[in-house]
Amino acid sequence: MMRQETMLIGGQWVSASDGGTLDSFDPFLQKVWATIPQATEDDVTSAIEASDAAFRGGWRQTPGRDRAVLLNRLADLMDQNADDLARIETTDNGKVIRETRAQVGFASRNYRYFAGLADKLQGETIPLDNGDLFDFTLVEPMGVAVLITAWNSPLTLLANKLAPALAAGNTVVIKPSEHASCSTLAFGRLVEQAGFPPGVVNIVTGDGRIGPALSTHPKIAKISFTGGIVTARKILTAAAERLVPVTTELGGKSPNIIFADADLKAAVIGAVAGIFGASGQTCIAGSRLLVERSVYDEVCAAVLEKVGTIRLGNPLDTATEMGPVANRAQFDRILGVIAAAKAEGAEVAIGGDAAMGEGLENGFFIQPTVIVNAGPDLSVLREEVFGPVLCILPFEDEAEAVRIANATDFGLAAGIWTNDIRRAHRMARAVESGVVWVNTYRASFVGAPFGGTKQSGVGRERAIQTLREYTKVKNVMIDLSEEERDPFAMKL
Ligand code: TXE
Repeated sequence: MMRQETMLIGGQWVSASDGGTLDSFDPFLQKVWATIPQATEDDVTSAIEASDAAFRGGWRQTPGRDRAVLLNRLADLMDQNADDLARIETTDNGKVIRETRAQVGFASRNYRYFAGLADKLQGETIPLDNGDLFDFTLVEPMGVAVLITAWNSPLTLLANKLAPALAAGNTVVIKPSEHASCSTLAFGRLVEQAGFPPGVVNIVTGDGRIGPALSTHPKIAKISFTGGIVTARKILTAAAERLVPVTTELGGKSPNIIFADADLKAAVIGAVAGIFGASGQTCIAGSRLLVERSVYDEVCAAVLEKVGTIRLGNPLDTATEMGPVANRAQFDRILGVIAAAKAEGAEVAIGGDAAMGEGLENGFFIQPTVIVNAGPDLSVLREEVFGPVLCILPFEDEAEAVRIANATDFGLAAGIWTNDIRRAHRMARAVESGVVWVNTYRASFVGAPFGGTKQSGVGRERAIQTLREYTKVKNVMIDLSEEERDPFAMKL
């Protein structure tokens, strides 16, 4: 049965006001499996107004304890419905079920983490030089936050934004990607069930046509965006008109760096999983593998052997290691990048084409692809592929490893594989990225700050400090003196 989705605006589940819809494809079967509303600008305005009304109508004054209760209830409901949510997400974006299932757990942990912070948004008292004055700060929510997410991990990306936004007392309008909105809409039912007041959480669906309405409305106080840099620039430009702060979580071209002294077996597994997990469609994909020259041949051989065993198949099957890529546009674009690399003389050691075979006939499958001896002139070494393509290149020493690692416009993540503790520290400081893993890759915890530098974005998600991005500090100064005042004298 085909799903016919509706959106959540002001506590009501509604279709687009002009009846417009978009098809959502199952990338494994290349079949429409759901329709979602294509919201109109008026629908977006209604959602922002409903969100603002809920904010002013009481949500901003709720005690943190009450917000914590709701967030914990939401996390419980996610855990109870985890299999369903994961199945919906996997059907919608093709990511393997073992990963979407784990990601639902990660998302619910995120709500619990921020539930624990909802009643701890405390200000400070500031000791002043002048004893007549008493000074303190209030930490206040910002208002309506617009949360825009991408298709590769809808529920996880959303939790990174929604958990701190709600914990801090904001109300929200969520806009999931048009390619994979269904899990977010199913999650919306749980938000309702948890007991959040109507209008606190609104969800509108549709493609970039509603982008302007989502970034220009005067009642928007904050925008948080995960997606591509081209869209990020449009949102930042629109937000600049009204000085609205924007958190951006964008792409990467992350280096995974293997030194000769590393545990090479673990490093090879980490390198392969770091790029081919989620078919390479993650912002943190370790798409450049830098290997110290003395072990280069050995590591390349081990990587190729491992890549040759990756199981492609139905993403709903728990044994599958790599599913299809998420949609037709992704499929065509990634194959285009591979073809361009070949034309530039890239040495493709394995893969390099669409994947065929039993059970893969209908899906957007691409072979896990490895380019060896990747020279600096290859454009695939600079561009984010956002697909299952790994470039391997050798380096001579630590200084060269740092130089190559940082020779990119991006700066999201980096992996370092070494058993030398001093080198691990030196490298962690030298690489230009927001996240560094040593002897592991793609490990996550909601309490650890996540985000990029350079063209990978601005701001951080997860972790206590994220609350700063969803709150504003108000300073209050009170004159306690009782003597008559000189109205023109400035108190210092
Ligand atoms: O992202 P878009 P896409 C990168 C990756 C990928 C590229 C494009 O390189 O190939 O981005 O992916 C909404 N105003 N990442 O096309 O278009 C859109 O509807 C406001 C990295 O999916 O940026 C969706 O909800 N919003 C990333 C969201 O923006 C607009 C994960 C992201 O879509 C809008 C995914 C507008 N004008 C892709 N236009 C990561 N960091 O992990 C579109 N949108």
